[in-house]
Amino acid sequence: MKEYEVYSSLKVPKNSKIIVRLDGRSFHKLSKDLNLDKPYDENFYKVMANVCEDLFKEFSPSFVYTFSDEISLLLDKLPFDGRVEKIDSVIASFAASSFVMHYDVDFKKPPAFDSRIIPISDDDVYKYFKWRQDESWKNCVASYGISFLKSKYSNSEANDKINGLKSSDIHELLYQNGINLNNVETYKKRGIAVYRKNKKVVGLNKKENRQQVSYRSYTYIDWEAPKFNMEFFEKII
Ligand SMILES: Nc1nc2c(ncn2[C@@H]2O[C@H](COP(=O)(O)OP(=O)(O)OP(=O)(O)O)[C@@H](O)[C@H]2O)c(=O)[nH]1
Ligand SMILES: [Mg+2]
Repeated sequence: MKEYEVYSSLKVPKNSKIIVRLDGRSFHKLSKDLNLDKPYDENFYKVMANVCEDLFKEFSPSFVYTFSDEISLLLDKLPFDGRVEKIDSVIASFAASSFVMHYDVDFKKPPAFDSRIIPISDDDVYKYFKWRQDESWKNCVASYGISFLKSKYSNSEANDKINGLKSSDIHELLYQNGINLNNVETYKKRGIAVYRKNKKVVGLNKKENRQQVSYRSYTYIDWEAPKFNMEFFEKII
């Protein structure tokens, strides 16, 4: 019967880095069920950051990035010998379990994430994450825009109005009404990144009776992520 498992031998190209991107399934509905704050729910973002940290510790990616209901992991070393079915299913289900473990609520339905694999060259890593961060910014403008319009108009009028506006128009409309997006928290504009950082540790070298400096790496959850560019990723990967 093994021969029916026709996808099990599908593998990621050898020696390729990959990005695994997870996206919450029907999180629009989940956000209603959980009555999440609009446009941003800080607790939801804390939970997503915790999920990223769990993924970081379990699968040793070199970088994890989240905004809204999506998470991207950059993996240098291929887990599960590069087997596509294993990577997608295990990482997505691990994330869903972690999400539930960090949430202290009764869910109406079991949350799930979809998962896709993107083989990527070193040169394109920063372009990928810049692309997702640009989406985070667009999402920020649109989310604040629709929340503002819904406070003034009916839901359908607000939806019609936002569809006719460019991102720069929404930004201007918000600004004219006292909402300056430049002043909102960084994570709402740029998302949250998880990566390794080094900390300086000063210890005593007892043998030589002198202070000794060493560096220890630790998992860092960056709520103040910079704008992604090549230099940032050269330091990380
Ligand atoms: N209220 C609230 N909703 C959020 C927040 N972050 C994400 N969401 C919701 O998550 C959705 C994510 O968008 P999508 O992934 O396109 O929508 P989806 O319903 O998950 O649909 P699929 O991914 O196709 O299954 C948004 O439309 C929001 O409804 C938040 O901070 N607050
Ligand atoms: Mg989704």
